[in-house]
Amino acid sequence: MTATETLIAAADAHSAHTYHPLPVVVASADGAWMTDVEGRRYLDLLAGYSALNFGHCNRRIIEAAKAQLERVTLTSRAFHHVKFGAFCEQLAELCGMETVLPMNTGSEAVETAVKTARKWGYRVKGVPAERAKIVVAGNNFHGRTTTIISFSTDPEARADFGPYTPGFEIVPYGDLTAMRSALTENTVAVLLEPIQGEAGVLVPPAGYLPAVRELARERNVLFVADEIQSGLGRTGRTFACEHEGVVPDMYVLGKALGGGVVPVSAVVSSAEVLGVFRPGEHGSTFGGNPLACAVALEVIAMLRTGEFQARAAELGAHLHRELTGLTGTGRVTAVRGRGLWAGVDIAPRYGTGREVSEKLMDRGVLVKDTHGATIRIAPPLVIGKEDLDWGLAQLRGVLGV
Ligand code: IF1
Repeated sequence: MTATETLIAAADAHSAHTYHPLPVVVASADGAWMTDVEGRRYLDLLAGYSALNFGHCNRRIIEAAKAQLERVTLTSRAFHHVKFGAFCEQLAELCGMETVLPMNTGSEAVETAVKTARKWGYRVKGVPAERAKIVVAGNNFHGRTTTIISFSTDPEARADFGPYTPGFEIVPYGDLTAMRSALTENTVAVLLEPIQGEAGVLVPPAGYLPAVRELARERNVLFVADEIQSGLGRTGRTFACEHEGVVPDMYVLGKALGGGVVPVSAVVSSAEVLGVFRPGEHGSTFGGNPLACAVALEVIAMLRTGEFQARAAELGAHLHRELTGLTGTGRVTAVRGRGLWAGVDIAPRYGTGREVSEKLMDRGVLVKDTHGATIRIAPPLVIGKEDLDWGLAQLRGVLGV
């Protein structure tokens, strides 16, 4: 057996099979490239579902992490630590908001957003106890906790995990009439991905986000933007909401905030909204720990220059021109997305998303399929144009164009 086969067999024998990974065993990575245990190199066009916006082993992030590892890595929130205030201040400033509640995973941040909206609803808006409603979109993906999958429309994500958490209303994504009808006096929040990632990189109709923003303002409802995957440079702006001039009441952040090194997530909002919490009402062992703050401060510093956003915008325009060109060949039926983020629907006669992913793997390119016919393209924002073009050439090769 090869090293790859041996290591995959061990993983298969001793782990729950919650994924169907491609048969590649990564041993090291740098920038936009990964190297497997056999020494083969792969161009990474998934970037950890946008957790690796700054590339694998980004030198600035690694140096910040190494420096902090030598000092103090965890204090719990029972005590202050030297990086915490700066992290909260600088993340709030990046978001144009006032207050930060740090967590670790994206799901934890979404759960925190749900708890925040409900508590704000009861303590500020005056919604009767236990009556708070949160409106979400069909085909959403916000994580995998039992409350979050309670408002999923994906049978795979929900099956056999009941009983489900009540208090959520599901409306079709992009449908303003449905959204208007769903808002009642007990609605405390609308929770939306500005671009739906898992659903296939779905960009909402122009004007939808601004209209939801206005509706939420009119009805005294919090507009909560889940920018865990769409945010932090991926679409060519700091936040995807910016493409339509929308500022939500609350950002939910994760993935790339941790620089691809440690899990860092956060809810960022106004002092009024996050002021609903009193000590002891929410928390996390690792939330806002020194190592997380040190890494996230480096991420914030890199985002503050705007260079990654500009790069994603410029190279993303090139990516979308090239991908859109494939729709004329009959191999690709649709291309969606913004910046360095695309969902590409493969014409069924040329294979499923999984089959195309496997053929791309054989050519040294790694992508992830989603929902059958779609492949997701989301390289680290540090990818070189030459490497991106090489990756696209491999896709054209697989599709025979
Ligand atoms: C998996 C994709 C799935 C997210 C948004 C919250 C979370 C995610 C918009 C939760 C996480 C990850 C989870 C991972 C694969 C990936 C994913 F959309 F990115 F492709 F699943 F749909 N909000 N997305 O995208 O963050 O708790 O994972 O840190 O679960 O398979 P998390």
